[in-house]
Amino acid sequence: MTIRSRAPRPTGRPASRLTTGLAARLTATATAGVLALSLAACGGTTKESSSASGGGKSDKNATANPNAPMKKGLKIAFLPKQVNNPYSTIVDNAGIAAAKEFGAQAKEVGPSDASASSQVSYINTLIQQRHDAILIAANDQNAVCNPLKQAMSQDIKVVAYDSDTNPACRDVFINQASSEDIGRSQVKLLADQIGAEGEIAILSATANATNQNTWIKYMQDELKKPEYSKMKLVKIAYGDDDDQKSFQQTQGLLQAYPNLKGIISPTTVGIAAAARYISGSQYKGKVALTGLGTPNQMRKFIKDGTVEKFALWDPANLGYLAAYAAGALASGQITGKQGEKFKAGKLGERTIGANGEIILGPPTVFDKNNIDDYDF
Ligand code: RAM
Repeated sequence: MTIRSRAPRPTGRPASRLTTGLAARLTATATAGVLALSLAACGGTTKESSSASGGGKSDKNATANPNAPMKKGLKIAFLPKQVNNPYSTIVDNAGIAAAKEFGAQAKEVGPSDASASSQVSYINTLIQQRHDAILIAANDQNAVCNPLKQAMSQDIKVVAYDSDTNPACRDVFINQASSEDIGRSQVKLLADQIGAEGEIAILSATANATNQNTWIKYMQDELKKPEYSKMKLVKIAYGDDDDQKSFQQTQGLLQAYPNLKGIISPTTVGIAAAARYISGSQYKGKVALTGLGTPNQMRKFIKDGTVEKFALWDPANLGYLAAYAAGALASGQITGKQGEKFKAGKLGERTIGANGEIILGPPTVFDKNNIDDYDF
């Protein structure tokens, strides 16, 4: 069972509930078996207790106590890849709201570019400010590793979300979906649109991004299957999650590879910029584009026929789950070991998997039939 709760509705569009018919049309790209998770559709912050002690650091040698109350007044900070990315805004705002649910104070800080070392000074400041937990979408798994270890040595809990760092440098990683399923399903989405034949390219985020690089690795592996033998990956380009650079990289790809049949852009910034370029070019309707995008950014390109289908998970739920994991760590309910369980508010009980990974759930595929049912 999959919960897809609504994200904040910035445009004020009325929320329509998913009907059974629509739910049936949604293509869950992960297999059910991936999620050894119990997604109870209810629950609240049942661990909260007014008698909980306020804001102290949890003992790092303590064993997990699943019945420990959620501490009140925890200070937690979200450090996204970059602050001026609409995707990060949705994730972090939902995380900040979730933190309020269990009585924590949360904020978002971060760089305006997604370069490798841009997050280091922020980590150092958060350590000095004695936060209880730092949540980070790592721009570079190595660049942030030592500063995060520094934080952990001072008993600050570290939650990677969206983009992982080295497992030794965080307590848990909140993964939006199975990385393997995201990567493989992107190839399938494009193959469906180009008859599994022709030259293709990938327009990624930064060259260091752990999440995109992991997905690309699975895309390349998927392309080795016999059914894709007529699809040829000719180039991986990097738009650095910068709108203008992504736009220019799209233009460059289409000029350099006149036989290009399709592009996969596994970044919300990249796919939106690529769609904008293609929609105003001679390639519209000729070169397929898919990837990971937000419905609100992609709606007009679905409607004008530039894009047939693309995917994403619910970014608000990603932030929500990350916040609860941070609270559970800082309250001693979990320590990050495989098999430990905690209650994640409306998302129900969650279990830590191998390598400290906690998976949100399968992504949704958006097309002209369902895009108006989403507003984020
Ligand atoms: C961009 C970022 C983010 C990624 C999404 C899909 O916003 O690169 O890390 O998860 O796209």
